[in-house]
Parts: sequence; structure tokens; C-alpha cells
Amino acid sequence: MKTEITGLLGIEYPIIQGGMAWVAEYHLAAAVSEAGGLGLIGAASAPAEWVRDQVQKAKMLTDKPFGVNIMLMSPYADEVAEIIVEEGVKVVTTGAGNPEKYMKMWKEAGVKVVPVVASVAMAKRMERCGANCLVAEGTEAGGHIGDTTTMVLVPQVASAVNIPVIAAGGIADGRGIAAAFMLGAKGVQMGTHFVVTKESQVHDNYKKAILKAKDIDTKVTGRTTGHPVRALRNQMTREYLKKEAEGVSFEELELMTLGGLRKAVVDGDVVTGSVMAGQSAGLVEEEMTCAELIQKLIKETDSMMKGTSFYE
Ligand code: TUI
Repeated sequence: MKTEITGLLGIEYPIIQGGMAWVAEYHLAAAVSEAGGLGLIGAASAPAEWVRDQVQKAKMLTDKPFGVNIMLMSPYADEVAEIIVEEGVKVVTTGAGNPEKYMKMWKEAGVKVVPVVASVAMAKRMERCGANCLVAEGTEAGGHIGDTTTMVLVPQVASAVNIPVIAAGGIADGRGIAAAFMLGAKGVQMGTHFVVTKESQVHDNYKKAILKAKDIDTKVTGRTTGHPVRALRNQMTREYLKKEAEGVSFEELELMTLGGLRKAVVDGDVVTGSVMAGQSAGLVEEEMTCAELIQKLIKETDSMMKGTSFYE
């Protein structure tokens, strides 16, 4: 399945794994890349040397291209940006901010730069400063999100820029991928379904919670603090939203989620932890290997796209 994205990123299928904090470590990234997609290591708020170690371990598991996602609110973002160059990482995706100040360094080093954006304005700005392609992430996604849905964001971003667009948010099967193509995307990024794969190292309780989730089982906390985050609804989201409605301080709200993702991913505390997941959790029905998942996605997409003139 060739698109502008497969050529640009040197991958077989236009499927990118999200750079999820605590979840996107080297086993998962290498497995996705080995399966023909683009695996990502999520640098999140981890120290830079942790990221270097993860990159080196991924290189031992795969010769195929993989990437690193930089979370731009991280206190270590500057150092991680340099490690990407030092380690010869092929692709960098960025989230939760504006990566402009690193662009020159990455471009000169030949790193493909893929900012994740949640608005048309940011998409245009990223194109102007040299992005190779973009991920347009709708509000259906898990974790830190924007306001606009994938359905309306992707076609508007695709019309606004000349670089290829990757759709994210709410995609978990071949129907979603085919729909993304129809909206003007040349590839997709998926997170939630990759959390539930054999190679994903997250606690089994986290996987089971996603498998059990239905269409209405995610909630967005932090809309009033300016840090909206989507997670599976549980005791934590209930208490957080109650406090948020009461107008408690930003600091107190932050304390409620501090370390919450680690608690869910590592300790398996899906009651008081932050079980970040997208609305597509309701579409995730089975745990399989990354290769099985990607083959299933490609088969489903192919059967929907047959007879269209989409493929190059
Ligand atoms: O980054 C994400 N998703 C994330 S990051 C993350 S780690 C975290 N944990 C707790 C609280 C907050 C973060 C969990 N999930 N997705 C990509 C994304 N980027 N979505 C939205 C944006 C975005 C937001 C603002 C991109 C650019 C932007 O620009 C702001 C500016 O500087 O103008």
C-alpha cells in the first residue's frame, strides 16, 4: 500500500503508532516497525538518557525506520531534541506544543519532522517552517487533545497545506483508515489499539479496561485548566470532573493526576490512575500481535478501497 507517506518515511504501510507516554517504549516501537508500520518511542517527560537507551534498544530489535515522539511540555525536550540527531533517528513527531525552535537542527541532520497539530493555523505554521508532513489529530484521540473532530479537522488541514497529512483520533480499523483517505489523509496514526497488542508492555488491567470500554466510556478532564486530557472514565475522572465543576484551583487539580498515567500503565491501577485512551477504545475488541493487527487493518482497508483510484 503505497502513498506519499510510505515513500517519505521509508515504510511499507501508511500506519504510524502514536508516541504514547509510558506506553510507547522500544518493544512496541520495534514491533510496529518490523510489521511494516512506523513505530515510535514516546519520550513524554522522561529524562533524555532514558530516550537514548530506548533508541539503542529499538535499533537492536529492528533495522527498519522508527521514530521518537517529543512531548514539548517536557522539561527535557531540549536534550531529547539533540539526542534524536546524535542517535540518527529517522523520524521525529512532536506533540503538545510548537517545535519551531528545533526545526533547523533536525532538518539539517536529515531527520524527517512530523508535528502533531490540532488546528489549521498550527498546520500552516508547521508547513512554513519546514515540516515534512503532519499528523492532524482530532479530539477523539486519547491523552492531550484539541477541540476539533477528526472528521472536520483532516479535510481542512489537507486543503490548507501542500505536505501530506496523516489522520489521527478515532481510527482503530480499516473502515477508519479508508475514511481517513477519503478525507484527504495519506496515512493514519493509531494509539489506542496499539496499547492492546501482545508486544505492548502495559499492565494487563490497562489492556482489559480498553477491551471492556464502550463508545461512551472516555471522559475529558482539564478543559478548564487548558490541559484537556482524554482517558477512560473511572473514579479518577469522576472526582476530577466534580472538583473541576466546583472550581478548585489548578494546582489541586494537577495534584490529582500527577503520576496517574504511570500508576495505570505500570501498577495496573485503573481505578485511581489515568487510563489515557481515545474514543476508539469502543472499537478495540481483541489483543493481537502488531503484525496481525497491521495485516488485518491493511486487508480491511484494501477491501474497502478496491475500485477507487486512491493508490498511486
Ligand atoms: O501530545 C499529544 N498527546 C499527549 S501528550 C501527553 S503527556 C501529558 N500528560 C499529561 C498532561 C498533559 C500531557 C498525553 N497525550 N497529542 C498531540 C497533540 N498536540 N494534541 C494537541 C497538540 C497540540 C496542542 C497545542 C499541538 C500544538 C499546540 O500548539 C500550542 C502552541 O504552542 O500554539
